[in-house]
Amino acid sequence: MRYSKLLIPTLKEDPAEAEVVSHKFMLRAGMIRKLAAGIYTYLPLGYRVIRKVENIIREEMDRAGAQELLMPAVQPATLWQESGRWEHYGRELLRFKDRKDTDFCIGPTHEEIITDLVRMNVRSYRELPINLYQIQTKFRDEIRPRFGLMRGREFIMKDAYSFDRDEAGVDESYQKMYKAYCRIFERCGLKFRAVEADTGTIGGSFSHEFMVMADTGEDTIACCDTCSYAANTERAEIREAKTPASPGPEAALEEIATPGRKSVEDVAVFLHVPPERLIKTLIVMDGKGHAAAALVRGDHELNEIKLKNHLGWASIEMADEETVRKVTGGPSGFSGPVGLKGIPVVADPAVKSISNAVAGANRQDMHLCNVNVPRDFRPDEFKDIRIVKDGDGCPRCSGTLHLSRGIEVGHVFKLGTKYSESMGATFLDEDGKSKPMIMGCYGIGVGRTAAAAIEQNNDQNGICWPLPIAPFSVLVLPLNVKSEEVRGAAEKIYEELNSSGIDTLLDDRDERAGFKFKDADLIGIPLRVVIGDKGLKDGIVEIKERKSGEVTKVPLANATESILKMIRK
Ligand code: 9G3
Repeated sequence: MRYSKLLIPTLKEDPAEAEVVSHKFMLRAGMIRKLAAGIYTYLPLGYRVIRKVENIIREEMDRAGAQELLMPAVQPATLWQESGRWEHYGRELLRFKDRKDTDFCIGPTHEEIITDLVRMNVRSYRELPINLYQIQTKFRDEIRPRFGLMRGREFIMKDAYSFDRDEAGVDESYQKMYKAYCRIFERCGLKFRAVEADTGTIGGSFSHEFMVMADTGEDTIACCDTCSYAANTERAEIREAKTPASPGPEAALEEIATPGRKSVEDVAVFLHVPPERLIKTLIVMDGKGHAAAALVRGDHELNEIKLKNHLGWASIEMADEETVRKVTGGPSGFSGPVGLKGIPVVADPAVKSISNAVAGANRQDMHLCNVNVPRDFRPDEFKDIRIVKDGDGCPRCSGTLHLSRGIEVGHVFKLGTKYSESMGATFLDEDGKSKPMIMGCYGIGVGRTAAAAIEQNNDQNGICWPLPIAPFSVLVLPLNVKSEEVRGAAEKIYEELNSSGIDTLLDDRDERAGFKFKDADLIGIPLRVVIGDKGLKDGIVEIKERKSGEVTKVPLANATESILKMIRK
């Protein structure tokens, strides 16, 4: 392709609305343009990257035995009513009526649609397992779309759905997808980790997220420095610390006035005790009238997802003032475990080893000192309900967990029978017995994968594309197109590369060298061949690697051969 013919509207300045590097460079490199909040046009350069990511995904999904199909973006409400999700989702689900006043939505995902398709077309155990996938545009009406393609409202997703006859089957399908995902992200040239993740509200029993390591990632993951354990902090477990052999003598319980001191920090300072001597008591509720008390050490944070899953609640939130007063007898900010009754009390194990703790007295402006377990209170149970911290013990080995940030580009779920039961996707086994199919679902954010690649491969001048997903592999850059010799050499190399099957961009514009170099750095083509009069006098051209900046001078005659060697290494 010739640069002068392509629509690549590069920008000199950082657009104000771009908060992360991938958003900034996708706009500046002329890859995307915003149409509306969270809705983007992929311009030619950007769409070439999207297509490369899609093709890698296709090859690996097909290799894993999945079959590609394409489902509609417009989905009838009736199927969402069958699965019970029509009422469950709020305004994130974009709904509308057609001319006959029938309810539809723009698909944010396709569990209902694929389950309907399979329940009508798959009947026997002989047809299982089956894995169907699509690469298709989704819509999720995020309240705050931002970061360009990283958190858009309309986005391209590869979503796959597997159907098996039993647990062993879905485990096999899950493993096949897990391995395919590892190959996909390796082939995209990304540094990634698969981490254990929460299954969220879609049900199912197990899931892994594929995280591209990047400081701008919105997710935090905990990785062990010794074994392969890695988990999203929403789910990461913690090895229980050994309680001190003989905690100090238990002093007598006493009430103490702490006027207006509610937060851990204020109470700790006021009473001259370190935060780890406090018991933080949080009253939570599920919005259906259930309440519970969660106890964590003063310097720890409650992990609401762990607690919600442990309590088996569908949702969880901090109790409102009225509920706090009802269940503790006192105002919020002064809640404590002593004397609590009528609600389940779940304590993080770290609470066990606090001797002579400080806790709320369940009375306005009052705290208790020298609270000891089990003398002064007994929680219903001890359970890991806190958010992991850097340096915590690994739950699988004697190693240490370290936190880092990641961008979720893929998510694989063991779904179970949530949809096959509610929608009657059953099969007949060898004995003619009807059973619900066991499902798995597997997603990859295509645009987000491209954006994550930029987050992980850039410098102050622009993008440094990994070769497999670069919009072009080679940029042929003649410095002075007015010179017949320079232009001739550039055309020759360009033709040779194209006929060798290398997607090559020729910057044939009549512009100053500096102008062309700025664009070349910005759009980030991995290899650049610079052809200038000076070089040609010595019979050489320069090959420059965008990522390393390394320059190799090669004789004009074997420039193409040298480039092919660098690309195919
Ligand atoms: C909705 C809306 C947003 C949603 C969902 C439904 C996320 C929803 C979870 C999934 C699970 C998997 C198949 C591919 C991989 C992910 N956001 N999820 O179900 F109605 Cl508005 O999408 N689906």
